Amino acid sequence: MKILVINGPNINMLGIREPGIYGTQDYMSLRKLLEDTGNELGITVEEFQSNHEGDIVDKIQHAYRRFDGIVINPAAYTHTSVAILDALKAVGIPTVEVHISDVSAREDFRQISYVREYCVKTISGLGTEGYRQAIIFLKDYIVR
Ligand code: CA2
Repeated sequence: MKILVINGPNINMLGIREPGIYGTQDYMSLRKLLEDTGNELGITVEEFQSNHEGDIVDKIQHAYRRFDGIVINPAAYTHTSVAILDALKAVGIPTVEVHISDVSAREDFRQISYVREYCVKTISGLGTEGYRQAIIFLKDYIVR
């Protein structure tokens, strides 16, 4: 089983500022958590981060017939990108949406998520642990 984890803009800056919102874990420890989770569950977990919407669309398209599941934190593109939603619909791969912070308790402009209508689950506000939960959920969802 192969799961692709996609992180959107500024996720590579985690741990540098706003620890009250995003926690103290940096991007490298997130990558380590993903690797450890893959090893623990005996599955392949690949991580991709980009600050560019088109690169994220390209990566989703490239995942077609190569990955069994996607975990995506589109970051700011969550609230703006129909292109990422359309790419997920186009490839038809089961996807879980993850947010590090509790977006439901934040600004009005963060209340819209374009990808949510496609995703089989949304996990928000659990910090980087949310990615681990998403991978565990997807593994079970895919084999069912
Ligand atoms: O809570 C999340 O995971 C978000 O997807 C993170 C995005 C934000 O735009 C979404 O509304 C919610 C931001 C990514 C990280 O941004 C940073 C900001 C300051 C310092 C470090 C990272």
